[in-house]
Amino acid sequence: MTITCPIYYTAGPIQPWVDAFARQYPHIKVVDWQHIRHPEEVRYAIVWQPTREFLQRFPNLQAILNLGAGVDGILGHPQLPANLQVIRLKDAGMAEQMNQYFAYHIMHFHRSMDTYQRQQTQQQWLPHPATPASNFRVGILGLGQLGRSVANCLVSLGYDVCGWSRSDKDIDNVQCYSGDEQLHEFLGQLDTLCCLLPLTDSTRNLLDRHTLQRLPKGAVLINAARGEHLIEDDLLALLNNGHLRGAVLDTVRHEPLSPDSPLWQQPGLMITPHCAAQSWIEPSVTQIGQNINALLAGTEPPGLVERSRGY
Ligand code: NDP
Ligand code: OXD
Repeated sequence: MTITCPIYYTAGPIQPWVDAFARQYPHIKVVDWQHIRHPEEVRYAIVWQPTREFLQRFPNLQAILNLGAGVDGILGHPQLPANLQVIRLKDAGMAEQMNQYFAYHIMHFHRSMDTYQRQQTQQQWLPHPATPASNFRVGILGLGQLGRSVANCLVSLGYDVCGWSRSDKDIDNVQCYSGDEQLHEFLGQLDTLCCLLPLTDSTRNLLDRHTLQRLPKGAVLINAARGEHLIEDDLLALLNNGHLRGAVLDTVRHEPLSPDSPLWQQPGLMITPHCAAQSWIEPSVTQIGQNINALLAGTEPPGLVERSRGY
């Protein structure tokens, strides 16, 4: 049986996705959503950040398959049918890229590259003592598919790594904290705080002045999760008063970041355009096909999101 799935994707061309499905799963016909002739017959849709118009066009959807890891862009829709199954990607090439993104930026600060960049602007030739990675304490908010991978990568590079999640974890060489009651203890010892949390009602605005002030003076923030985790004005205040040494933001509250935003000009702040980790087409299509096959077989899709917890 051939099934037709609309795709909603505006981050690049659709054709490579269509071609990959045709290669990997010839029974799944993926079609640009605007070209679907019988929207009432559609049961499964493949999306990245769909609009309300898209969701309204397919009244009989049973499952929506997200082309990314974070499902906040779907769950945030006010009229999302209560029984719609939401399915996400797990890793799909993103863990490798996140490892690189965090390793690169952590080494930047650990090896004082921020200081050397500043010195270069003053033609200053001044080496500073290098310290072992094992003396540089990195904390990761979120120990899921991506956070756990980054933690393991940093351990392999010799860093002193700890992490925080909702439920208890046991990960080799990573000191694990969990729950709101352990958050302050976790924060109080870090050289760098990395955020890889999903955006939910419990994590929105978590990175405010109260949380960030718990970090030791001179700490760094790296947020590659969602802009809405962070109160941007609080970050700017703490960079300006010297409490934080620097920050890296891959995501911001309003994307793309407006040319007027003070974030662009802030010394000590590095910005990347939500590119820390991208879904790679081949592994993403493999997973989406597995999820659709599970739906067709009446079994639980491996990427099914627990809607009540928001991730
Ligand atoms: P997962 O769902 O696999 O992991 C989420 C982790 O966060 C889990 O460890 C979970 O705890 C923890 N968590 C959730 N809520 C809380 C809470 N209230 N308190 C403490 N811990 C909590 O997600 P992924 O690792 O796949 O992805 C994480 C996020 O990264 C995505 O949601 C997305 O926003 C972002 N992302 C950003 C990209 C970019 O390019 N910038 C690319 C891809 C993803 P527990 O293990 O106990 O459930
Ligand atoms: C994701 C993302 O959630 O790219 O997959 O941000």
